[in-house]
Amino acid sequence: MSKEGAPVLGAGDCHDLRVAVVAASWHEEIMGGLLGGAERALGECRVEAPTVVHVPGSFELPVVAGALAHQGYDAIVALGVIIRGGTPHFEYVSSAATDGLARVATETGAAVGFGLLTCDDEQQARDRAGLPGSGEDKGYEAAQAALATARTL
Ligand code: DLZ
Repeated sequence: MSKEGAPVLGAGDCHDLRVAVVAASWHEEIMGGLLGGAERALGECRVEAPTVVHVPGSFELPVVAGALAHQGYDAIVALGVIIRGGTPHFEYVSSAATDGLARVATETGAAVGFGLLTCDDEQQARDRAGLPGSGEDKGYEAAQAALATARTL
């Protein structure tokens, strides 16, 4: 699935790459959509049985992504859903996760796919999660991006 405006960079056959998915656990149903999309994209590129690591929340994505990068994974797909609440917590968790994942990529040289939804409400997240009726599939896109990036490294 590709959305207008999103690049379609075929990564080709990636069965030789070591690929991991790190997934936060908040907002379980929406996360199921993101995970399904990521696994579909990996399967299309012949990545068999990727390592999947579940973490408590999105704040924990960077430390585990970093550990996986140090273990030699070529591509890491980070998935999470953060929905704005009534306090500034949203900003702190979103920026810690986003900055942390960017740092993992630049400091380790691993290809990190950014599949973190930061949304004002649950409907925005559902619309982007590759669920039935969703217009977008950010899990799929993040996995494609991670593989395409790994191919350039
Ligand atoms: C605490 C918290 C809150 C309020 N909201 C979310 C969220 O929407 N999505 C998410 O992935 N995680 C959330 N968390 C949990 C934090 O990411 C983290 O797991 C906890 O603060 C414990 O470190």
